[in-house]
Amino acid sequence: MSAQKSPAELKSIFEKYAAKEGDPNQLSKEELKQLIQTEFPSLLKGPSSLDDLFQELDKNRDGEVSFEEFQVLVKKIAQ
Ligand SMILES: [Ca+2]
Ligand SMILES: [Ca+2]
Repeated sequence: MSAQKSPAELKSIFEKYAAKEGDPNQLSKEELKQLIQTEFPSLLKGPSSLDDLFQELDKNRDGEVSFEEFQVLVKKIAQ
């Protein structure tokens, strides 16, 4: 499994990637892709594709993932 990360580390990872384009407090699909591919590549080895993961995380369907929505991913990582 991927290395364990503390909540503070996860927040700083989120902020680092969310700030790349558009709203600095939201992850676009491209930003999410970069975050997962770089930090958590093991998440893409299972049956779920990046598209599936993005759909799952973007609960309010606004096309971006907020830090609150990102918590679902944090729980997956912790499993
Ligand atoms: Ca962004
Ligand atoms: Ca959203």
